[in-house]
Amino acid sequence: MLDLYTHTTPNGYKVAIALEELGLPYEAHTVNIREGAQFDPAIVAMNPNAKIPILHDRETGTTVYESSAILLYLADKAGRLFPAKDEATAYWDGIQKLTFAAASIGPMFGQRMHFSYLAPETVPYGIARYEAEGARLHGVLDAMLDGRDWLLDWGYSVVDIAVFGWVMLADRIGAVDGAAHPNLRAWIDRMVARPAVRKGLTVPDRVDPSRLPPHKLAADG
Ligand SMILES: N[C@@H](CCC(=O)N[C@@H](CS)C(=O)NCC(=O)O)C(=O)O
Repeated sequence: MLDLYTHTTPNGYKVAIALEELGLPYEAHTVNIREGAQFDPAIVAMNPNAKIPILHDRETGTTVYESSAILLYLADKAGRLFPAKDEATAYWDGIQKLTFAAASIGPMFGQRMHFSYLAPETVPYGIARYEAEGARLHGVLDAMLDGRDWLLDWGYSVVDIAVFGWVMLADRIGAVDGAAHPNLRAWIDRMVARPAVRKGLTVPDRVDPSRLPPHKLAADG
């Protein structure tokens, strides 16, 4: 049995989707980060960075934080959704793109959400910078998906799940331009067609973008 500590956020949904895809038994525990529950000493004892998601494996006693590390842990446990190390080309393609998801997609898309929706003040430079970087990254993903269904030639993997966590939120706020990035649009539709993806997006609850504050524009500053 696995324990998932999570909330209604892109990084949390990634892990719920992977658990659903792999059919591993788990219990989801809501950590309400909007009320500061991530600073509870019990959470900080599992993740010194005080953030969700966190996974605990009752079978092995292992606790893992950082969504990319958790996705690799789950793929390794199930022996699915990531290339084996002896498939060196595919394995390293997976590692580099999972790192790209963690280091480039997550931080930049996260800052875009912050400056364009959540910041208590309108900061035109921050809005313009992260909306431009987000759109540029949509183009990078579109190019990666040119001629292939999934981000790895190897096939559907936790890399798709890692990237989808943030892209699905970008899509829900209308940031994805399907005419400019048709490969990305088609990949989003392929992801959403998977029952496990749709199920994972309900754990712990479904995010409702209509409850976000209004979209701030750089010109508003
Ligand atoms: N790099 C981390 C990022 C984790 C993260 O930023 N989690 C957010 C929710 S998506 C969080 O817990 N935020 C609470 C806070 O910043 O206080 C990962 O991929 O797991």
